[in-house]
Amino acid sequence: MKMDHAMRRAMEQGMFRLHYQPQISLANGQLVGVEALIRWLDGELGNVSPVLFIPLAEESGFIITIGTWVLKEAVRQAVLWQNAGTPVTVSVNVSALQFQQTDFVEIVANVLKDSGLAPYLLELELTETILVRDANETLNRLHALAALGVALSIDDFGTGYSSLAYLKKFPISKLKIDRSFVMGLPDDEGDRAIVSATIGMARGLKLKVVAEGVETIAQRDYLAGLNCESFQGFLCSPGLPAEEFERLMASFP
Ligand code: G
Ligand code: G
Ligand code: MN
Ligand code: NA
Repeated sequence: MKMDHAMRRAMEQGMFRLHYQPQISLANGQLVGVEALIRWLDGELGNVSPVLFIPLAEESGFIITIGTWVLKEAVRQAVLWQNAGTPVTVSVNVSALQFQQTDFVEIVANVLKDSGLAPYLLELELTETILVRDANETLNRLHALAALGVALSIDDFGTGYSSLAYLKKFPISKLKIDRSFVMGLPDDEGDRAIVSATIGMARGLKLKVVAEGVETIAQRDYLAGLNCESFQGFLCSPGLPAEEFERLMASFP
């Protein structure tokens, strides 16, 4: 496969980077964490969007290599921030194939151990697709990850079909409301119902909530009114290279 060859070459040549997008508290405007987002600036192809290459990497299995690189790189950066006295929780996207590796927990444990990062400064973003597969094995793996001290969140919440019973059972600490539901706020009645129900349910289950894709002040204010903990989105910042993110961070309360 042509794209697969290009991805392997890009990995060998070090053409992947991580950008970091802030998550901001709706109560006090403080930084609560960052999401690591992969970027590929290729010498020949230019910027290749993850919307394009992540699905292909998932098909070919190369996502395992990419995912392990992302994990190590995010942890390397998190250690730099930790040791500089400005600790930030870094969230990493985990693909289904990656999570299903039999040695996934061991990989995470080793990366953490080798790095010296306080485990709570790493968060793994899982999708509902991961969580509905093979419930028992999944549950064991989630408990093993939680036992390492890493935080677990559900990404794109509401777009999959995880049952509410799972939410109660799984050792997760956070829901990320998918941006497709945030987009229509505050005008769309359906989006208002879904978002406020999700936040209410999360509160009952003692889960934190991040609203994704917040682009307007009206969206932010509506979410703040529902006592949603935090938001992520272009209203604050897109994903930024580490150095630019640090400059932004320096301007935070
Ligand atoms: O950052 P952007 O909006 O371009 O990302 C597009 C998609 O790619 C999103 O669905 C996002 O979750 C996914 N993505 C970005 N970075 C990573 C990553 O490091 N690993 C995985 N598996 N997906 C990622
Ligand atoms: O699937 P996931 O939630 O990981 O996707 C994250 C993606 O969403 C990132 O690629 C990021 O670039 C994108 N994103 C982040 N904030 C916004 C936003 O405010 N608007 C839009 N349209 N996309 C966003
Ligand atoms: Mn994500
Ligand atoms: Na999402």
